[in-house]
Amino acid sequence: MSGKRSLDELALFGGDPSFGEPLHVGRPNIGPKELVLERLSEMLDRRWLTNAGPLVREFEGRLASYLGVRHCVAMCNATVALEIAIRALGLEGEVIVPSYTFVATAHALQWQEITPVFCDIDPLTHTIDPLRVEAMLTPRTTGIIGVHTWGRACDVEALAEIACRRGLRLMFDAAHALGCTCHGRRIGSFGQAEVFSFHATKVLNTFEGGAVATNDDDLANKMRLMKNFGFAGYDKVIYIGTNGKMNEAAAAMGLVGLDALPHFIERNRQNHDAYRSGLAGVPGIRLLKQLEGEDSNFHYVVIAIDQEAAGLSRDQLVDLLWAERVLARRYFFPGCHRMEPYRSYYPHAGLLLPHTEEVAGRVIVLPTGTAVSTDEVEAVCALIRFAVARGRDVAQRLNAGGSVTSRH
Ligand code: T4K
Repeated sequence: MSGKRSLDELALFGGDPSFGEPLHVGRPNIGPKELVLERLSEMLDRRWLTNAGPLVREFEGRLASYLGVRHCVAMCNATVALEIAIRALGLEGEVIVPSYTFVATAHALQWQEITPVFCDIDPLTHTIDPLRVEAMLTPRTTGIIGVHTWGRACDVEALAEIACRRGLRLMFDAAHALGCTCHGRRIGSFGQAEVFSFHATKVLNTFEGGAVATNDDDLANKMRLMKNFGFAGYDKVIYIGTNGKMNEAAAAMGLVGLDALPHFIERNRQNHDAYRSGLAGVPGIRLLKQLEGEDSNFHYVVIAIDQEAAGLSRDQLVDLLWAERVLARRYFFPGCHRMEPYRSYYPHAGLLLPHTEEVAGRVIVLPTGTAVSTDEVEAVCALIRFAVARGRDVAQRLNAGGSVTSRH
């Protein structure tokens, strides 16, 4: 692993890759396999596979007490959970969201013909900038969706103050934020509702899955109906609904994962520490810090590249890492406003999103999770240190067309 001494040893220029097997950003965290299989075996014996089965109800209860909220409504994924929460909250017209997020946040609105109005972020925290929110409000605005990007809480107080003063609803996309706190309180109880993802790539997974956390009894009840076609009894449909249910196998995985969550987070923390010390002092590389004094799940290792200081561009570093089989990601490049259909609808949106454009052009997310060892993290850091130490030479050779590999 690693130990490159010359440019020719870089896989990008024909050397052997540092890693035999690819290192992924989103390798799933999996609890003890025998416990998952035991739960699945019991489920098969019970012949109850979905539709509010015992495992889903147990998962919802465990999650609600973990988050300190009255209700958790488990769903088939976070995108559908966002769609249902948005509809149950009665959002319509225009809703303020950051463009710097996974495209699902915007799609969940547009899917129901609500206009996502893209708001800029704070370049240091990568979360929606409350000072910019106010400038985006119009008479058609009905709500704000903050995203706790990388598990770092938004400025929830400032957003709540704006929402209250302007009569708007406030919810959060907390897809990244299970196990993170804000003002010492677990993320999950801020705003009217918070949406978690349990996709395979998240700190806790249910293969695919999501949940809405809320303290609002009526809202929870409405979402329970909406995720089950609007059925309020065997033959009684009282709302428009969809099929947003979590199945029992997903909940089995989630329950085992919940028990193992402290272990997953501890492994992430160790990797995060290894990245922090391994990248300390590397010119042009800044590791995004977690919030001081708050709990984090450390699930995302995010670095921002300053091309001038590092000598090579973000994309050149990504190409170099991919050639070494380090499958680092450019989340959330290029920003939702530059993806379809938003890019066609609002071709000039970028003019109001200078920090989004800058951050989306600088960020790399590095591999972590229980499938990545601290030795591997140290090898990735050594590669990055070498790449930056020879940054201008790497860039020059790439600009002259010297690469032998391609990321795509
Ligand atoms: N809001 C936010 C802020 C989000 O970040 C997301 C999802 C959502 C909402 C919506 O949540 P869900 O509806 O998905 O519950 C991945 C995930 O698919 C997506 O869930 C996640 N955010 C996003 C940040 O990352 P891709 O397109 O990058 O996935 P993919 O297939 O490239 O996988 C990422 C890496 O993980 C690859 O290197 C392969 C590895 N991997 C992936 C899977 C699925 C594995 O090693 N094993 C696996 O099983 O979106």
